[in-house]
Amino acid sequence: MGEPAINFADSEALLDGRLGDAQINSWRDRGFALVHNLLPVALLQTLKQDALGFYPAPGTDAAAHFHNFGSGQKFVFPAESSACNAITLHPSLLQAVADLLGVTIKELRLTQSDLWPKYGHGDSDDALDNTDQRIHCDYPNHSLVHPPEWDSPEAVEIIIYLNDYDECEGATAVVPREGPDDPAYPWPITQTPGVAGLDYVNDRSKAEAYMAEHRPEAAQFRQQHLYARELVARYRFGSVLFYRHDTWHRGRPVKSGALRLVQNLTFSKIGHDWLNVLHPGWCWSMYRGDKLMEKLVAESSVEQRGVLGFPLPGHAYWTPHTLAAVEARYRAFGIDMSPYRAALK
Ligand SMILES: O=C(O)CCC(=O)C(=O)O
Ligand SMILES: [Fe+2]
Repeated sequence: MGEPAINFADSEALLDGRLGDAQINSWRDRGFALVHNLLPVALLQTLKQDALGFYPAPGTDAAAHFHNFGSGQKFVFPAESSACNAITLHPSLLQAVADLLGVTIKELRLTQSDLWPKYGHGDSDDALDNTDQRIHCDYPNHSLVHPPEWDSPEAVEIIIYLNDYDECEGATAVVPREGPDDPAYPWPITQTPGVAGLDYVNDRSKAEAYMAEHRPEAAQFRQQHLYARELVARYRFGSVLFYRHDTWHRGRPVKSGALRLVQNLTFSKIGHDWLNVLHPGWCWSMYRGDKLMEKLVAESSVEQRGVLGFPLPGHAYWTPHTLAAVEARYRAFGIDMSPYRAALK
């Protein structure tokens, strides 16, 4: 019933906690995969409780302040919510991203993690309102350049849903890419507000009115090839949507009076310096009294640390001196440097 949706059946199968070929190929070929059962329910529930403890209840005056992106740093990695950090660096999530990109976890870097609320609130007068989004690709806010050739993706974007669709609606919609000649996916990707000199407008109706005035052909393209072909990601609690910097997509309106909570993440391949970390660097929080980041570094696995940019065992950074110095910094937090020591040249 309702609008065309991503095929639910494709979303189920997980082989030993890993993505199946159908999911990997869907992401690589069509630009997205919606996956259920990837992450532990109990951890997701804790994360949701942490978020509900912070965000105002729907319908309150305080909730009216949250109609744009982000958590005001509250859930930016490293967050006070340890569930948030554990989800961000969860081995199953890292493995899924590595499998999509066809690399090892050691070749990934975390470049975004934040938990965003979205309140259902009817029409808005604000061109920047985030509820009924204009269709877009995310690359302008992540990359200094343009996404690479389709078959050489360099990043994975992720939305983890902490509600059921029926409770909130507000599904993300995606436009599946149907091969290299798909008219929805011409190059360069510039037929969108905020790119190539066009003003940034987020709200769908205002964005499309703006496009119709300033780029009528692009406005026509967007109606015919993008909005007309969007598929909604009918998520449930814990579903994970994997998509790309060059996937056309948008957030759709959340049901009036509801609060949709999602964790947004991005992982990039190493060596792609034009892809920015969206937040203050991970070290910036090390001034905090809670010493959270130091603890996280000490408690993480070698691979998880690597995803944050910590040099891997065998890297030229490591000498007997640097090893002893880093150990001195993190010894109080219980770090085990033996994998780095074992790999010293
Ligand atoms: O919230 C959503 O469902 C999608 C959000 C999105 O695409 C964005 O903010 O860039
Ligand atoms: Fe987006």
